[in-house]
Amino acid sequence: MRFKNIAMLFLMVCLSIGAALAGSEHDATGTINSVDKVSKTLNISHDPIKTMGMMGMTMDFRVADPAMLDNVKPGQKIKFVITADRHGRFVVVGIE
Ligand SMILES: [Cu+2]
Repeated sequence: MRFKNIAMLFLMVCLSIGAALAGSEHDATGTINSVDKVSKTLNISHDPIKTMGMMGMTMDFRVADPAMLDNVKPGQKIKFVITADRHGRFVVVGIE
């Protein structure tokens, strides 16, 4: 019984962390390396994102809306906004 309560508490803490992450948006800058319309991702070499504690790196980002991929091309420098979905995965929600 006691173990069950602890497990439930742990689950609730995890859920609240995920919710906190999912709610926050972060401004970032970087250069697009490639655009993948099939997997709906952008490969971006991004500058450090201090608000997320993320150093500069090259990585894939999913985009919230596939239409966002129509106006970008490799080599383009962008300002973009990322958030995390409810699974804690990063998603680009805006591109300038
Ligand atoms: Cu990164």
